[in-house]
Amino acid sequence: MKKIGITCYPTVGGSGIIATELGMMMARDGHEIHFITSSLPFRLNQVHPNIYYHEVELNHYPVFQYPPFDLALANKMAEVIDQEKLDILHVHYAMPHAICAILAKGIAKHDVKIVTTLHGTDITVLGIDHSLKKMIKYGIEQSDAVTAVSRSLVSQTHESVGADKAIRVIYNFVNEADYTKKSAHPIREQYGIEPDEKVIIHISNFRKVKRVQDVIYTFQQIQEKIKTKLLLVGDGPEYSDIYQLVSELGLSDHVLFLGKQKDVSGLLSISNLKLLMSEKESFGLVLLEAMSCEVPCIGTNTGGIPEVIKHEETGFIVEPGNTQQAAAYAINLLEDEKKLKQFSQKALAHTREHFYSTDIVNQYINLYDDLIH
Ligand code: GMT
Repeated sequence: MKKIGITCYPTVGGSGIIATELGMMMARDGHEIHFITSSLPFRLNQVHPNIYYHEVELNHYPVFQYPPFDLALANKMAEVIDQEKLDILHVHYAMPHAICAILAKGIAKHDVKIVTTLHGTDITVLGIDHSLKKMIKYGIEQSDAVTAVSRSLVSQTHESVGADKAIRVIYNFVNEADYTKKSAHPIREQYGIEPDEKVIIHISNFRKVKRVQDVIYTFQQIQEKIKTKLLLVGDGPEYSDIYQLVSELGLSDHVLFLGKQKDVSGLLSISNLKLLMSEKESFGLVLLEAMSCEVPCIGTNTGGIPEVIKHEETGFIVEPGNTQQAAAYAINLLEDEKKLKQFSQKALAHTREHFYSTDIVNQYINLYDDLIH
């Protein structure tokens, strides 16, 4: 049994989900898990005797213009390392979590190993910001082990940050018990989707980098040929612009803006195809969620997406911005029931073969073992 501390952004999409699911699965396997975060991770939905939560408290002092959250986090990490005698402190994101962990390790008396998992945004966005580059490099180099969620992210980290460190690829995974196709799901009728209509889905945090406008332009071309509804799930900065675009293109009757939703697998279960047209994406966890629910995907040739979608087998890869190609692939697939079924089955098989949760969790446990012994 190992004692493992986990720090992640508790409210942020994929990285928060991976960190929390990893903790919950390891707790079930008998390890003692200590989440050290600013608030309860949003996916931490179960009481388990092996799971503990340590909240980072932030006091507001009139002398500081900004409350020093990172220092409060480092202090809490050092406390937990010593009190709980942690073997491993696993942080998700180099900035600021790896830096905080290294500081905490220096403060704490008990010896702990730091594992940092890179999820993308810290490298693809912050890594090219010169004001933070040296800090990210330091965080990576001083960690005892570093993992990244795709091969593409490893290359990008070496190129943009120049860190002199071996980085192990450990892919993301989904909780298969949650992400499974639910048959005869009633929400199809509840949303007024007609029996002869196909359903396309996009799920994201509507940041600029997700290029949701390309999802709309692709859908517009599909809609001209095939009776389809588009489900837009999630919320974020681009949401109102996308709403406006849909209305200007006269697509409002065909697009359902669903905002943030809890039962994502329920929505995936009524979908025939998923679109992810991002400009940058180190992995694209939503693709795995979709494929695990037997939904083929069309994604862009960027970052880790080509490592997740198998072109011509579980979906298609197009160049970023090429909505014509995306629409052509979609129409071809949606018109051919037999091919659609094959792609759905292959999507599920692909996730089980390459991204099976037990295998991925074991890869992390093996990494911890390498550090401890
Ligand atoms: O993409 C986001 O806006 C959220 C971000 C996060 O921290 O969850 O996603 C990153 O990590 C995910 C989990 O590893 C990956 O699936 C996403 O591809 C990655 N996002 C980017 O690289 C832009």
